[in-house]
Amino acid sequence: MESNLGSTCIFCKIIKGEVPCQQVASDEHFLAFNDIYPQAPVHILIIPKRHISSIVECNQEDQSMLGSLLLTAKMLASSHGLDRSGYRLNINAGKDGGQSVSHLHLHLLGGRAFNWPPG
Ligand code: DGP
Repeated sequence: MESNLGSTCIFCKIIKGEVPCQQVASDEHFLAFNDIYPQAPVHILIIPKRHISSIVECNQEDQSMLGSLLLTAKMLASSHGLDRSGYRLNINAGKDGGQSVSHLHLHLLGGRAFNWPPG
C-alpha cells in the first residue's frame, strides 16, 4: 500500500537524498544502506524505493517486488563474503515484531553468529 506518509518517512527522505546514508547499492527499485545502529559487523537495510509501510500492507501485487527484495539481499550477502559463514535476513512487522520505521525494510545481518530463538 502506498501512502502520502512517504513525504515524512525517514527512509523516503534517504531515498530522495534529503537525509544522508552510507549507501551500499541502488537500482531502479531498491536502495541498500548501512544501518545507523549496526547489530553485527554487516548490517544492511534493503528498502523498496516505493513507499510501503510494512510487510503487513503487502498483497499479491507485491509478489514480484518481495521476491526481488529477497534476491537483492542474497546477492548483497554473497558480495559481502557471507555465503560460507551464513547470515540472517529479518523483516520486523508492527509493535510485537519490533518495527520502528514504517517503511518496509529487510535487515541483512552477518559477520557473527546469531541466537535462536531471537530475544
Ligand atoms: P526496525 O526496527 O526493523 O524498524 O529497523 C529500523 C532500523 O532502521 C533500525 O535498525 C535503525 C535504522 N535506522 C533508523 N533511522 C535510520 C537512519 O536515519 N539512517 C540509517 N542508516 N538507519 C536508520
